[in-house]
Amino acid sequence: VQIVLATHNAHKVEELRRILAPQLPGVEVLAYDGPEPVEDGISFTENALIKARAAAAHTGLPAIADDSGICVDILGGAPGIFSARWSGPAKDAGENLRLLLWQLSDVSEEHRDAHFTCVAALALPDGTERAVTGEWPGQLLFEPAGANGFGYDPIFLPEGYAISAAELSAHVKNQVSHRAIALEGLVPVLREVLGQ
Ligand code: ITT
Repeated sequence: VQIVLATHNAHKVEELRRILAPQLPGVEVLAYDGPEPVEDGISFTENALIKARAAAAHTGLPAIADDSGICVDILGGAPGIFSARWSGPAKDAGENLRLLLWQLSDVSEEHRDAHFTCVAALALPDGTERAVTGEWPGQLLFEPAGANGFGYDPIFLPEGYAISAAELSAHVKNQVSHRAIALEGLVPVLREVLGQ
């Protein structure tokens, strides 16, 4: 049995694989390198479904997509679905993080609440679709810390921890993150459709 991960972000592929592999023994999890659809949805769910649908149509396999981002309360939920390109089209993680820190430079600790969101979507070649949302609450730090993970992890202090998401081990992050929570909801659906 094969499924394909409909993302071109290598960090996501790594995390999705590590989370899924132990839960889906016997399922081969492939990375997708086909055409990228235009992500013109107005929500994480719409964009996740657009990506999953395109990969399922292109490969003829069940496809899982991840649309995710960081949502900052005081910015009304931004960067949100625009997280990957917050500082421009280049998807430069360092620049994105610096811009966000600069935008919050005058915001005190008690007003820096934020959460990561991940929508994990499943699309089958027969048109079946599902989407599950996971959220990881926390707050934004004033300076980056840590070298693990990717994206905004160095400036995110997860609720219940005294270290940034980039200081957590991959093992811990993959047990508690927005991505882990979304996949927890999707795995039973996957097992059912794959007959596992
Ligand atoms: P694909 O569309 O090919 O999957 P992408 O990176 O463009 O790759 P998104 O549009 O979903 O994907 O953007 C997600 C961005 O949100 C990502 O580039 C990071 O900047 C941020 N992000 C998502 N999950 C994250 C995590 O676990 N840790 C840190 N940053 C994260």
